[in-house]
Amino acid sequence: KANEGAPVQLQGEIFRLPLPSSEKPSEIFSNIVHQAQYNPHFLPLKFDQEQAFYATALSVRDQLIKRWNETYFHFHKNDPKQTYYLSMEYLQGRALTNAIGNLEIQGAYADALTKLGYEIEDIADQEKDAALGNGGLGRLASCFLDSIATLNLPAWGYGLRYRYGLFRQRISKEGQEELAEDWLEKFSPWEVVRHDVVYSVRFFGHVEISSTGSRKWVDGEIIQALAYDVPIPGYKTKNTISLRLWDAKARAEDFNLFEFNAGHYESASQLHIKAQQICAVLYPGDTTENGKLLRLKQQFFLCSASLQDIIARFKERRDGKGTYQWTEFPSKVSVQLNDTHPTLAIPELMRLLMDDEGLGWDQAWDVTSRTVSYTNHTVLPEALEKWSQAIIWKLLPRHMEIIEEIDKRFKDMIRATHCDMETKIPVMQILDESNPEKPIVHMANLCVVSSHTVNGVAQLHSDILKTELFVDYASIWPGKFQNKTNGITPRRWLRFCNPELSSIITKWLKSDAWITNLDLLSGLRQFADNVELHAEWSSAKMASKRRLAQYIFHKTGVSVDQNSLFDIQIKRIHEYKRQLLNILGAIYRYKKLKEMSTEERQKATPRTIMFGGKAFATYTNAKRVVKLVNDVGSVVNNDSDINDYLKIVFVPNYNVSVAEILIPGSELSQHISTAGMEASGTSNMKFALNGCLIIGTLDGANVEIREEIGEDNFFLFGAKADNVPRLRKERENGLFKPDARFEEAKHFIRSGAFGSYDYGPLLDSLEGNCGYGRGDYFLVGHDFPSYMDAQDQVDEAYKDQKRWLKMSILSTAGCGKFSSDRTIAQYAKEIWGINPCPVP
Ligand code: T68
Repeated sequence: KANEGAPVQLQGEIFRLPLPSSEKPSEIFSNIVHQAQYNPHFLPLKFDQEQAFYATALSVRDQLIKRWNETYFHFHKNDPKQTYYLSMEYLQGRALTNAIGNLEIQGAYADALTKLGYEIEDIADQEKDAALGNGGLGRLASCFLDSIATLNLPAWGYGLRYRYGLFRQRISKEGQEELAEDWLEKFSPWEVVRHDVVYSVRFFGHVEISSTGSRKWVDGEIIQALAYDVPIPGYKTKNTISLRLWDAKARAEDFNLFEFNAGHYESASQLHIKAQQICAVLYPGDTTENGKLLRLKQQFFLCSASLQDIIARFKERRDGKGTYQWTEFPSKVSVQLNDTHPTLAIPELMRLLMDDEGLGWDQAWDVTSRTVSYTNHTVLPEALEKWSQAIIWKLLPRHMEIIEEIDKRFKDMIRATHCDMETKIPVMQILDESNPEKPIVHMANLCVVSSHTVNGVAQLHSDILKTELFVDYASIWPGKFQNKTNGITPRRWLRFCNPELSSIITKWLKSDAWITNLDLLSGLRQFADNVELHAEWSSAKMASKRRLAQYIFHKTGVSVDQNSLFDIQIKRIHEYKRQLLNILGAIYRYKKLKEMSTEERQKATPRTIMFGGKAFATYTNAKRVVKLVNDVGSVVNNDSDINDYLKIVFVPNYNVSVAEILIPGSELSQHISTAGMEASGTSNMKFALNGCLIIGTLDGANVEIREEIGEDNFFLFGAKADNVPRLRKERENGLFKPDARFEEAKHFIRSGAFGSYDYGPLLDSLEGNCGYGRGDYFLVGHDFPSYMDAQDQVDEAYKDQKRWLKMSILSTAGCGKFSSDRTIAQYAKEIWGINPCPVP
């Protein structure tokens, strides 16, 4: 029956209760009104935009919960092998447009809201971003959930419900300021608390050995993990999966009423305070010992709660108690570690199997290592997690014992079966005692040793893993290493954020099947020279540029020329991503424009260069870059001589919903990391998909994007990854001769052209033997001349709009490979071994 509700089990019988239809505007209208009247969060007589958003969201949520229950019930009944994606980060962004888009009820909701006096876009704009992640890694996890649901795969996400997600960035005269962002301030309409899903998670304590020699972790402090489920709908399918986020709570019995009544308020609620800290913030600063301990607590909290939940579900689906075989576990469960942040899942699964379930080491190891797989997202040495053994002994004594044993058995195996590798043990071992003062655990090594599969996130990156970072492991286990080139969801990143371009694509391809089969975009190639398509394509781009220009004016007060080339670099601010290269190029452009005669200037291609991104609060050089971009912008944007030719804008507080405005309006985007350092990048895919051309290095997924869209449609520059070590050596040996343009740009900053702030330390990092590593570690100076040449080619190409439009169409046409549907289908088949389980 079309209007059947979700199944409910009452006294052993399944009931289906009718639910209001989601398609009829009249019913949606009354449902929204109903939500506004009965939800306790607002006064009844008020129905402003904000309240309209919450009421609308709650009405959509009912539809999601219905589907979520159906999906859970269906998986439960069919008992397929299920994957659990463990990630410390999810960058979900807003959910309303995405949910009604995936459910294909935009029209009905728009109509209902019109009747209530609102535009659906304004209502969607009320939503705060869920920013439980830092950047690419967290956003990838969110794109993956969208694809998992869309492909009807039995898989779930697990994460933490941080109270304060990624900070809000404010730009002041001082540069970047960080402010706490309370996304749960009012409440989140998308989560459902599950008071029946609670697990105990232990910290500290000690290991007790029984008379039979079995070991048990006891005492310490116990915090409760409480589940909050966020339903994730697939596109054009009933399947709706769950993102289960854990919150930390102390028990009522841990509140010492006696102490409280004696006036000792803090000691009375100590454990409650500690519990609150666990999920208080995303990535707490970890320069202090306290900060490190808290981050480790967070990681373990996610791992322990998730694994207890996974095991409980495994048992429940084996038809009650006692009938399950642990050897079956890896054929029913797969656990994917999103980088090393959830590595503790490995010793925790070992502990649960041995100490709670009574398995021996060999059996527990067999189960664990056939269950867990690991994705690496970086080769930067400082980003590879190393934990002090002392802190793990303190917080997780039983886990440290297990890690020691894994390490010992690994080394025994090498000595017994690969004696030629003996000399490699110091770099391969998990425990590193080379500094006896501070022995450490290499989390990536623990992951590689314990996982059945290790993957990189773009071909070049996966090759580097196999031939450099993990080369010795690859010689023992060549079959363990795979590549899974990242992808992005075409729903959020084209269909919903760029409806104008989407309709044009659908019209020319005569079908919207590309939304779930992105390879079909290649059908646009045959129209790449078609003048009618050019006209439509260009008018869609203009509309998006107009919207972006309005946004920029609203947020920064800078008015930009809508006919100028919109050039964008948005990503976390990091030296390896080289925003500094971009701004130095912009400074050089400004200086040259200043020096030109009016006639000469009139031949220049007008540009608006936009930057966006957040710098980690304690990353000084990254914050200096933010300050420099803003200072340069203030000078350039107020210089009436060149205002018609150049604007430089720093878009504050870059996040997912800001990206959804910037990307459709982009014409050129910069992906200019030092080759070999950006594992993949994913915004490069989003830009190219929206018909934006790329200026970039041969790094990460740029390599594959260029292959797919054709090298004529990509502005390439810079050193290749293979040459980077040699170039660094040459620099060290004083063999590097800087380009005159590079020197001129730096000199211009030093001359004080952009104010009195001391940019000395930042510029020094580009020279001599100072800064990160040894002198210009990121090769900004080496790549500057080829970067400027590539920028000249961009200016020339833009003057020929016909050529530009053709390149733009071919960019979109070549993006089929970069759908996260393709990535997830590969994970499902080649790593997880799971199959679709569509709800009928
Ligand atoms: C990114 N990594 C890669 N890390 O830099 C990017 N790190 O190339 C890639 O496309 C993306 O992952 C997806 O694979 C990150 O975003 C983090 O955010 C991070 C967070 C905490 C600790 C370390």
